[in-house]
Amino acid sequence: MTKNIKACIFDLDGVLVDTAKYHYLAWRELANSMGFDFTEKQNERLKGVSRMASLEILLSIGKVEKSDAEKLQLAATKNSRYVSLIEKMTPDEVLPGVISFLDELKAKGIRIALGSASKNAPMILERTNIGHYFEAISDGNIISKAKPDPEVFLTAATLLGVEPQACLVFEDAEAGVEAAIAGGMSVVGVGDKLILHRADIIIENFVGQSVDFVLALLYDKY
Ligand code: B16
Ligand code: MG
Repeated sequence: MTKNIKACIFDLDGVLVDTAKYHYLAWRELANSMGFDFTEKQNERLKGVSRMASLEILLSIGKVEKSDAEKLQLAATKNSRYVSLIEKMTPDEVLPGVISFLDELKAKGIRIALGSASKNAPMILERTNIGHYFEAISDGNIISKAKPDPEVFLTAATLLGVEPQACLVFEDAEAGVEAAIAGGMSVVGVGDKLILHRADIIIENFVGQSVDFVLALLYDKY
């Protein structure tokens, strides 16, 4: 760890935008179509997890067995429903406080990258008009190991040319916090204190947060 953070790597779903609700809707419809229900609490287990790994969890919750070919079909069905929802996203759906935080990072010369498990990240960035903030994009289209493996964040650091110890990850999912720790990075948990207790520091959201305040909290820990 260092007291000189040079780059911030942001998770997408649940940190910059609230697409978790669209994932939930699409997975719940899929579960219902197979004859079982899927609760919001169970949905927590899917956050930050890849599409196929999410499907495996869903099938285990419903105690349903499917062949590999059927699984591919189910994942495709869920994704097309999800895409039909995110296609309609607008810049208004960027979570409160995020834009001013990104602007402040830019002004301070701190590098910005995306570290998301989602294969749909490019479309979400485009629809919400925040793509221009990101110097590097590490997402589900270029990585092969899902969080909690650190690949997604290490790839972002490599693309930026910044050493992992000088990177600060922002994550809303337990698997993502573990991935950042495994990558030797500092991590800010965004959201629930109980779920994200392994993060270095935790913020509820970006409302009223300043970069200086977050870095001061972090540096205080070392
Ligand atoms: P897709 P993140 C993750 O995004 C979501 O949290 C997770 O629920 C989803 O299954 C995963 O992306 C894959 O998404 O099906 O769009 O490729 O939180 O890492 O930005
Ligand atoms: Mg997330």
